[in-house]
Amino acid sequence: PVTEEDARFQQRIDNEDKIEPRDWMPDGYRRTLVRQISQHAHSEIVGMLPEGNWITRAPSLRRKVALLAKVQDEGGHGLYLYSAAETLGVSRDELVEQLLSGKAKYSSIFNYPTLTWADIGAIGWLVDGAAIMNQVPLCRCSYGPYARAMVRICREESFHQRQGYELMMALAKGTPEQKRMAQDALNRWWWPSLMMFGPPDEHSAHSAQNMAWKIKRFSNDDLRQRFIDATVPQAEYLGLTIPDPELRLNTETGHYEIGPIDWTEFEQVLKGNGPCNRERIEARRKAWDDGAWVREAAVAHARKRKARDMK
Ligand code: FAQ
Repeated sequence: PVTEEDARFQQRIDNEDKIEPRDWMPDGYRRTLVRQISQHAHSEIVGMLPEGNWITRAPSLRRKVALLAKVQDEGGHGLYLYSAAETLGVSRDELVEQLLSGKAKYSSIFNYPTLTWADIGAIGWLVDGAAIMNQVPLCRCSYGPYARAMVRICREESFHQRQGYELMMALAKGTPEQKRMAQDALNRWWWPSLMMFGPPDEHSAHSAQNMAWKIKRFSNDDLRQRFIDATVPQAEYLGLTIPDPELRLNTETGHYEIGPIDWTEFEQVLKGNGPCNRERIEARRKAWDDGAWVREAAVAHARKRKARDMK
């Protein structure tokens, strides 16, 4: 800490005080939270697209209802998170502008296509499973509005994960063709799911400071390892094979060890060159443009109401 204010702030963090919107905070703390919370919000909103692709083609009414509810939840998560970011003094319009201009990132995982119905199962099982692993500790994040938003979000994510695993189970125990679909989806989503946790610790630009500020409670590699340890036995239970010939259980540590992650692929996706980056941003831009009349009408309505109330 360089100033007295910084030292006092760090003391509050060390005491596990929650930092609230009107409290003093270092610029860097505010900046990193706006960055992380808004990228998280964008991920929820862009994350509706790959699954939205299957709503009209769900194989039964029951599956369709569950998928609709899940995608709606994601829209809700995006909105809570934008509201949490707004408490830090940034507007919703600015945040959307940052997404559409490519300035703000969103999770790499949503730049992969959903080719078959089994992908809906794999997303729920793996992507929501990874999201929970990363987000449960965020319920204890030092910034109050973010921590509180995460409590409800995590409860809903947990339903999403079970929905996905149950779907995978139906396919894995179904016909040989269904089982092949489930295996194919696991093959395609496994490695991208591991990349969701971010770069390895030694290349993680923000980790050290974010851990000191108690925004992050565990490092990228620690959370990735927890996810692997939880998920490998789940794949075994399904009778599916993790697409990693080097995967093995280290009986001394009790942890699974994996082969190398292709970080070049991760970098390419972050640079905008993943399989669906352009399509995703195009879809969000169209939604924003198509929604312009709704925003205009809402503003006009609010203005009229205010004028009426003042009479
Ligand atoms: N994708 O220094 P670090 C969901 C960026 S779950 C894209 O390690 P940090 C639910 C990072 O932003 C998914 N970019 O960064 C759902 C930074 O770039 P910047 C969303 C990534 O922040 C399920 C740079 O790399 N969850 O949506 C990724 O300390 C199913 C350096 O990295 C969250 O956002 C990545 N995978 O740690 C919805 C959780 N990884 O900003 C629909 C909250 C790293 O300097 C369907 N976020 N980067 O330009 C976090 O916990 C953290 O931000 C991490 C990254 C762990 C993602």
